[in-house]
Amino acid sequence: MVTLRDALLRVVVVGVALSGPCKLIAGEVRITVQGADGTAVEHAAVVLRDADEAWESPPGEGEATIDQIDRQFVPSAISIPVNTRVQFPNKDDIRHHVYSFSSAKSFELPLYKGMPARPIQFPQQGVVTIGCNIHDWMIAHIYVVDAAIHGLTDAEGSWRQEGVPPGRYHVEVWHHALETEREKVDEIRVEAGGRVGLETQLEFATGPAPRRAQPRRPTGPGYQ
Ligand SMILES: [Cu+2]
Repeated sequence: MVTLRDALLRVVVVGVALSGPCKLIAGEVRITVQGADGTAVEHAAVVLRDADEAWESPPGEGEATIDQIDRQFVPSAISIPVNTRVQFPNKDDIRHHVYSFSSAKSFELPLYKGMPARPIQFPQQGVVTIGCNIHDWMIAHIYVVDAAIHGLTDAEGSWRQEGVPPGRYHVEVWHHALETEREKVDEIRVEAGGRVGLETQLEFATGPAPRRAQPRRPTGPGYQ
């Protein structure tokens, strides 16, 4: 019986290499996330937390957007710094009712078309699940992060970031389907001009890694 903790500790440092005489001042980090069955995990959030707190996270007061297009949230996942404001424009010709009951942010945008009056601000870190009260299959996830460096894995379960300032970082991988929401995976050291690669496996209580980042909407008559 492999516990989640054991699975997370099966982290393989696949390469830490200095690239010759370095002219670059920053490094590159590549993280690959798989389920315990080896499938790629799309839309896992990867967070690099400065282990020495040598520099501060940006205030994160920018804006982001999740559209509603053809009765889907587009994109279906984003990672944002704490305090970012997110707009939820409805680009369909029917009304949507966007809401979240997540502890990191609870809100409701009652039935509307077009642009809501105000963006929603996300002041607390955590995973926020967004739904539509009318269309059950519409789901999106917002990873609210209080660290400067973060992003989402692609369809191959891979995330790559250039321009990472040299230093020590705690690596966290977040996924909405994990029981613990986020896990510290490892600590890495980024050298000037260096490259760090990590592969990590997550064990989901539901079994295999979720194959699709977003459920498909039903088709056919009767679905509006
Ligand atoms: Cu809807």
